[in-house]
Amino acid sequence: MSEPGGGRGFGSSVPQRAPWSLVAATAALCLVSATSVWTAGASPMSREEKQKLGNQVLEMFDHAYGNYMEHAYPADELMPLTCRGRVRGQEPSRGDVDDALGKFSLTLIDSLDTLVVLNKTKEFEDAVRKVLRDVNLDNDVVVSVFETNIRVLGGLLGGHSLAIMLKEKGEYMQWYNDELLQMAKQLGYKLLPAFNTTSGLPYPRINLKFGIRKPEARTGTETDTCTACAGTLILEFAALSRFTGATIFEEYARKALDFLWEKRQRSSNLVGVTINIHTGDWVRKDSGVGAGIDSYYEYLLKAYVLLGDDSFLERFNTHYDAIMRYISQPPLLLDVHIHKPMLNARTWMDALLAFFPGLQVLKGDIRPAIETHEMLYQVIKKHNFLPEAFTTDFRVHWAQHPLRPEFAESTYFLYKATGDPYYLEVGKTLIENLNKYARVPCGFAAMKDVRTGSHEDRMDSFFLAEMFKYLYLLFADKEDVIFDIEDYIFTTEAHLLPLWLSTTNQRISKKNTTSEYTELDDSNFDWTCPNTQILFPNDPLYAQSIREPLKNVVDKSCPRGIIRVEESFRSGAKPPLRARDFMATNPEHLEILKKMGVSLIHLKDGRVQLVQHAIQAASSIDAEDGLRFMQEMIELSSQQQKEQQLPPRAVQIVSHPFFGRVVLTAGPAQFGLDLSKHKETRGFVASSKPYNGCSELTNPEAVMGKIALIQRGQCMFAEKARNIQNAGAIGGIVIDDNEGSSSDTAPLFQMAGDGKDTDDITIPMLFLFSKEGSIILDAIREYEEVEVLLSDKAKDRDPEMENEEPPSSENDSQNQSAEQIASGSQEVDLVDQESLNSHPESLSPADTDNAASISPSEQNSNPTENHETTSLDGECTDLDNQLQEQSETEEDSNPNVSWGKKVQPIDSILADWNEDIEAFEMMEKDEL
Ligand code: DMJ
Repeated sequence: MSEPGGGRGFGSSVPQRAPWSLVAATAALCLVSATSVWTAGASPMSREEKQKLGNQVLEMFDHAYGNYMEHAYPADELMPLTCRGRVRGQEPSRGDVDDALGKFSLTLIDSLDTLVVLNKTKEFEDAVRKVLRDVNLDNDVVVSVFETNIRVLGGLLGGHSLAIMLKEKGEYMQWYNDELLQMAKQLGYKLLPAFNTTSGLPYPRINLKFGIRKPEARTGTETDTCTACAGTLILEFAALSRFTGATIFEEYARKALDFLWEKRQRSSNLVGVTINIHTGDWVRKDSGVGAGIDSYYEYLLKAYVLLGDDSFLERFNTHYDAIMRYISQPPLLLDVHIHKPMLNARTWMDALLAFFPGLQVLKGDIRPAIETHEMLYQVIKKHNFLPEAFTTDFRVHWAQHPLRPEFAESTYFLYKATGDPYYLEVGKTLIENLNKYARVPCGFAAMKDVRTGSHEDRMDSFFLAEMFKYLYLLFADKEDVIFDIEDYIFTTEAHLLPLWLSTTNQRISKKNTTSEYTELDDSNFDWTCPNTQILFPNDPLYAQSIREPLKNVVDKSCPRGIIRVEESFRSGAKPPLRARDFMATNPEHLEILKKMGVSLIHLKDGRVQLVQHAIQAASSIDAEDGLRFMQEMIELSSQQQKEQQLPPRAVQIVSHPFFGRVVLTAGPAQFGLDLSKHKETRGFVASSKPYNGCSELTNPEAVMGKIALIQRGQCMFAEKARNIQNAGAIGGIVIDDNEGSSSDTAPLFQMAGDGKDTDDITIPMLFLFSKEGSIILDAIREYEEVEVLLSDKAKDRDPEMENEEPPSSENDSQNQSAEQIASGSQEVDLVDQESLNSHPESLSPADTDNAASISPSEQNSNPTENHETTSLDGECTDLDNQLQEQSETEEDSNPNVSWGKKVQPIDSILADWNEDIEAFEMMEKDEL
């Protein structure tokens, strides 16, 4: 059945033009066939250890999949903290993230081909039967076209691909008669109405039952979509066409890609993040390789591999050159503006870009892949997981981590390309961290905050579709997989499509359209695979020698500007003024400011405010320097604000059977014991009577020496705290009285005092939303004795913890003086975390609305002018010291015990985000 052509393996670079099907198969093989002759660098891993790790991956998959099937199926996803299924409409909406859920047993479909890769053929057969028996694709639910394509259509096609492979082998799936393919076709037809636009770009959402535009559909009024959303269809749609002979799918996907290509910014050859589906205008003109664009690039290269159409490779190469020219600033990948590609559009990177080193391996550009991967690994070592976004100086920008697989994907491909056992060690760390920090009794929970170790009640289907596949394959030898993985290509969701599709039903494919083909030079890998037989065996330390200079890039990080400063030094130019070096009393600095169009205003309260008027700059280069200076200054200023904020806290359930595995995000109090400064408080929990804690407790004997649970409402937080403290409680947890509230969907906040002196409150107080609180209440109902740890961040969960004798409840807090924090007069929601819950893969215009809430001191003093402004509370040298102090504190802390004393508060993250958006909007205005 499979017909991959000849020329397999890394040694088979194609010096002359080969038949295109052969080129496709060969190019795909860039991904695989690692040289196994590694002789130096990291010590090789024994076969036994690899097998042990492979078995560990299998066990972890069983834990995730088993709990989904037992407690969530037929729901779309498992909620691992509450151990039940996530059913759309029955849970509070999480916004765009929920558009992946179509009441079609998403996780089961997304897991199908993983079961075969992991050698669980029997389970696969059962799973396919369940899909055929239970899944309904005709639900009245509005879903994301992109997510439905990559997860459901891709899942069905991956399942079909491996079902026919197994059938042909003659043992399993003998009854199978293309039923999954029929479902895929049905789904394909359901998605087609989304393409009913003049541009051919699909609407972002569709109603599975009613399509688009009809009143019942409740969708079809959108005007914008993300580039990845419109440009990540070709693999699944072409596979569907080629499997079934119905060419319409491939045609539609090609048309969307053709339109995007036409709309690329012609001078930079970059594409923006969001495009108007009717006019083709770029709505967001920033450009990177992460959120919103990522898989558009991936699909251009992989479409060439699968379909053998040169035009896809030509487009990919054109974009790739632009990416390497503007976005790649090794080891960083930084968003730029499509019209001004020399200008960074952000000072942070998102986690989705972690797939890019893997794509660079497929492209054959190994060096930058090694560099970026190494940088990402160091960020992971610092925070245990890759935060959703992190700054150019490697601080956490968005603290969540929904168990994304991109880094594991790149690790796998780099191992295949280099054979360097270093990447096996990286994989081992990923496994350890998942088990240590994300594993909960009912599956694996996304990290809500990588700094506190708190969880979110969420296990996305891509965790099963991708993570376990890549981790298993990383440690697997050829004989550990029951089919030849090299005969398949991975979609963006890691679904497997057979390469033989390249020669099947190719009626509408455009072949060999590249006029320059005969002039191409193979040595630059533009048209061939990298020949690792030449690259690596000659220099077995190649990968290590690239990693070596980056060894401490994260720990010894400097803000991004430094790179540019050094660059300009090298070119002989005078370095621009760095925000951190600026002194308001230095006349030379004031002169530079003037040149950059930045004016300095001394405010009455002693602060200084900076305002930039781009048009007053001496030149456009000075104006750019000024903009960068202002961005840096805003970042410094926001850093200063962060120092004054209270970060979220963690409630960790440490008793049986949780053993510290469930960590709940808690809001701090502006009074009582400050957990960031003092030892954590550990104790058994007891409900107070009355439950609202608004009067003297009637059950002091029950809460004495324990952590009291109190319900929110009816009196001040401080009053509740005093009442439980008087009853002898060593701490308190206030549980929200709004049923169904959750930190997944509601903004976390700090509990304010009562406007009076709260020094008398000396016990720690934390706040939990209703859903998180219910997890503790349910645990009490089931296990009676429930012990928790209140702290600033989750403590390490060694297996030993499970055998540990719980220490007696302590109340060291009574003797410690409470920190005096300014208190408000009522319960106040201080933080808007909504934006943190937005899915960064689809930053919509709604996200930019957040810019409106930017603090007044950061707003333009004259909104009609095109300028940036920021204000400082003190000398810059102080800020500089603070920054240094912070990074020293973080470096000193032992990650196994403490994750750094200073954590970034949620509202400051939001402020950072707003600042970035504002800076970007400024650039936009400037552009206009
Ligand atoms: C997956 O659904 C796909 O890999 C997609 O292309 C991007 N993000 C998620 C996983 O993070």
